[in-house]
Amino acid sequence: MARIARRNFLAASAAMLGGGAVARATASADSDWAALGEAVKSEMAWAWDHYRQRAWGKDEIRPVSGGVSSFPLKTHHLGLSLIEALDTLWVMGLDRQFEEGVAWVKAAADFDVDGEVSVFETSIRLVGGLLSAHHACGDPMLLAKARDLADRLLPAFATPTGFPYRFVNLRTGAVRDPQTNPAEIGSFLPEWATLSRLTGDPRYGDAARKAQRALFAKRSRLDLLAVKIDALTGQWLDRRATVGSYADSYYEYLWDGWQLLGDRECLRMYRVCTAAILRHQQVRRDGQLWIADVDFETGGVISSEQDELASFYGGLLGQGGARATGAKVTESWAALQDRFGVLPEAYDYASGQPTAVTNALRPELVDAAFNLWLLDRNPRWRAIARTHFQAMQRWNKAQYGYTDLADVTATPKRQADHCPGYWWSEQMKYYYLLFADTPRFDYRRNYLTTEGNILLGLRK
Ligand code: IFL
Repeated sequence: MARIARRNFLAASAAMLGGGAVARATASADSDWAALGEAVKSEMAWAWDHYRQRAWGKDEIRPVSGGVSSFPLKTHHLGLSLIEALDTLWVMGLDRQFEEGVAWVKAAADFDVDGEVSVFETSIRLVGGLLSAHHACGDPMLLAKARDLADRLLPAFATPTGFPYRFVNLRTGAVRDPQTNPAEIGSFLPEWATLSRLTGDPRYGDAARKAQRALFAKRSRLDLLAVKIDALTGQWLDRRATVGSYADSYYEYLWDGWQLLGDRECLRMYRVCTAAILRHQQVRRDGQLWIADVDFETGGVISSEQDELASFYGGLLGQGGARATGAKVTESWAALQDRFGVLPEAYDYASGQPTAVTNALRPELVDAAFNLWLLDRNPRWRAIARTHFQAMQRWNKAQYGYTDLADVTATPKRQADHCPGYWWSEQMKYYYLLFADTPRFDYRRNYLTTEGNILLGLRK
């Protein structure tokens, strides 16, 4: 990749918001990208300091009140944000912070807890976070922790279909809720195949591959998947095909199985599913392109509501080769970002109105912009990410960190009091990689999971 010339650092107009000082990089049309990268890094270091002082080893900080919340367990903390942050800290060169985080994991992370977790969330966030931290520094104890945790999730896969139960008790292995969905069935392979490669134990990759393939076999005659299915009977429980929540990362991990592992079966499944989605789910409205929810057997449009999570999809389409369509989908979401400042959680393209006015500090649009930029280096994708970053600085920054919004349509936008773990792993990393041109990342050969965890491409 051509190195980007570093121009003067124009940054740092300070403003007060919610009691915290906001370091804002001033960015003109052809931005000073390196300065923006530095601004992202300084926000990360600032947020880490608050997490360290107020929430060290806890799952999530409450950035307005300075309190904490736990996830994925209801009443016990596993260090979620800390683990999610690790490879982001590393790639930013925040080495002291990375090392103190790793030291905490080695000394205190303990998954032997009598409590029930989401198998999917625990895998993408915690197993993935530990594996990417291991990729960064090679510490065998990080791999051992990832393996210990995956071993505690494995009992969930013992079903007649191979689709995992949604919940498992970390200590007892007791399982619950077989009524599941494509995302929670098929979002394991990159992390679990990596675990198998590193440990020599094939059980992880095998379980992930089996679930992904068995779900593909359930597709309708239109090659579409619905959004709810029973892991015990293999019967569909719903008819709605979507690329939004409960399905999104299934499609992502079909592509990723090819990208990371060179798995041709994954590539074939990705192509079949994507051709069907593009054939039946594209809707053009007022110059925009949306991927509508349709009936998986008839292809008839069920709903004009779009889930914010679906805004990742343009990036995936681009990765899979449908670049113009992926760009158009991403531009449709970017136009919404321009209109609302921060994307609402759900939007109806028929009425032109949001249907959920919250925003859970989401990374999906930047994820798409990052993936499209990796393909063509078009500055337009950087500009979309810059708008996202600057809106986040303006609206989501609170006294002790970055928070969800309760209402993106209010003036001023109303803050909630919660910072999700993925904030540390996803958008902060995407912004930085997009803007900073860091030598710590291989911009040509890399792989990031659905949670933004880097399993390939960190450069020592
Ligand atoms: O956990 C995150 C991840 O990107 C995902 N789904 C939603 C989260 C972020 O919005 O797969």
